[in-house]
Amino acid sequence: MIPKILLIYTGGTIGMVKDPDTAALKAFDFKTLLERIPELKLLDCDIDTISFDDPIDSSNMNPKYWKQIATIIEDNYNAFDGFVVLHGSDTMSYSASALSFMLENLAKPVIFTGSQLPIGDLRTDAKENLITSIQMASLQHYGKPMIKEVGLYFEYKLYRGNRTTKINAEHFEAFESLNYPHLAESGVHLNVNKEALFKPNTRKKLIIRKELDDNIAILKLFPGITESVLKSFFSNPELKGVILETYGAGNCTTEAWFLNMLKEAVQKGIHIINVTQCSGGSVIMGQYDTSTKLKSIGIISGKDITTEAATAKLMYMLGEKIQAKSFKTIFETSLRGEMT
Ligand code: ASN
Repeated sequence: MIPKILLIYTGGTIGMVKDPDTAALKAFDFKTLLERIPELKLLDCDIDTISFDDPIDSSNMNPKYWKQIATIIEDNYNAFDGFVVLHGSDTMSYSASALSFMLENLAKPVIFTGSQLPIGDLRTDAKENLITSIQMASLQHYGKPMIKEVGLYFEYKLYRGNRTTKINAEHFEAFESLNYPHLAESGVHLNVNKEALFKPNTRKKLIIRKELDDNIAILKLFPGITESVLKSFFSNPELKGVILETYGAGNCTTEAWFLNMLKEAVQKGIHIINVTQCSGGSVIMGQYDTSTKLKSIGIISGKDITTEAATAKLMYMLGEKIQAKSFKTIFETSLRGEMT
């Protein structure tokens, strides 16, 4: 039996056209996009399509749309062997991370892809990205999907979605996964790195986790950050979690006002996650004197997680109402292969 793939169109450059009045790129309808890729009919799989009513630039992405994508996958899970999500590249790493947490016990491929140039452009990267994503989602082993996780395919490489970051707004090679090997590469052959693939417990049923709590913020440290600005930041009564982007291996200023403010926030019940500003490498609290205190005041280590995956994981865990006493232990545990 040939694999059945569902193509989910959310928007992004891949389907955009130039507005004749402003010359800015804006989302276009899905039918026109499909007409521009007659090659899809040549693929060795059955393709069905579904589109957001109003496709978006992914800068407008938010948890409501993530729920919409999760619901589409839930409603069609048994009828399809794999899913390809067409998505703008700007926030694709956040969405791929979010869906990885929302789809618990996923046993089929969900591949995010998009492009840097619209599909109608002569030099477009959209066709290769789309065609190979569908082929990746169609890969089978003894009649079962080979990839059983949320991936992101871009410019000849398949990555684990929750390990990626958009690193370039110009190059076709727009993504990288600096702390985890590529899942597959596309050359003359599709080479799958089987060792690196996520191995879920396939006896467990898919559970869709749709409750996400977005009362969180990302705080990037910089030399010169002031007490008064941070005071107003932490005084927000809605704030439940903070991704603290620190320097290097998880280091920060040791000024007393700063550490006291973090300590008070933790005591108020705000979960603070230490994530490095570096693109690669890991937080190791206690390696330097400038991170030892963070450990003792109950800051959670994000280890080598990306900011994108940490954001999604925090929203997911708050949405699941994980109890305060186990929050740190669970956050520091890899749930979907998002940390080492
Ligand atoms: N602004 C676009 C988006 O994220 C960028 C792209 O898709 N290349 O929707």
